[in-house]
Amino acid sequence: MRIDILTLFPEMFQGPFSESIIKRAREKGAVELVCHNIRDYSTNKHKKVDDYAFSGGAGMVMQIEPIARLIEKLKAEREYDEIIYVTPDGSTLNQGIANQLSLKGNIMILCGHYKGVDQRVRDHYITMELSIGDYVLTGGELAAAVIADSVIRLIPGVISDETSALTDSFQDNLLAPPVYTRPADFNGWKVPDVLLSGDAKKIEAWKEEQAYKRTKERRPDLLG
Ligand code: 6GU
Repeated sequence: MRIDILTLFPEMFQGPFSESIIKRAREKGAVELVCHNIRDYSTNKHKKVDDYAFSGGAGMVMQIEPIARLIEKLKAEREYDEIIYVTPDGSTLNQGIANQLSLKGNIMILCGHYKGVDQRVRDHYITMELSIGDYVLTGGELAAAVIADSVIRLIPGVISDETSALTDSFQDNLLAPPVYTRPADFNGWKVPDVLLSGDAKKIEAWKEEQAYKRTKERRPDLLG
């Protein structure tokens, strides 16, 4: 899979994409992540990428020309399955959307800043608009990093234990059950006996019961 990120702040992606599972996924070639600086596609002599809104009011709007030039260049190089704009007024990301995106070949993610991008970019290039929740960030970069992370870990082979992604919270609209590791007794705080029993059927039943209990208590909305 290839993910192209279109941003005014490519440096913001250096950290999140250079550690741990995402770093290994890139090294293995499971995902190719390429960040593009929209400013490099400004033809203005001051490398200007934004201007005042025609409607007036506070805040700048990202102009269509540099974004269009970059998108057209990328589209001429390969086919894209999805061109995503990250914006607080998009659909809220969830595990189902991440699952669907993990099956795609090439996707672009456009990060907005200031008051966002000229509506014509959204009307003519964007195929999907995503938010990561009902709160406002300073820009789309952190949201794009969250989306990319949620997608990349689902690409086959990225998480070594194949079953691991399948037992995540949300995978069956259930939260994950509690987990424990050694020591079995920490100053009298004990791991539930059933987990030490070696009875695989009993353990599975306990996990299911705990997942259901946790979901009912914390996220009854998931149970429908
Ligand atoms: Cl995608 N962008 C911004 N600026 N804020 C957000 C968001 C996106 N999702 C939630 N808040």
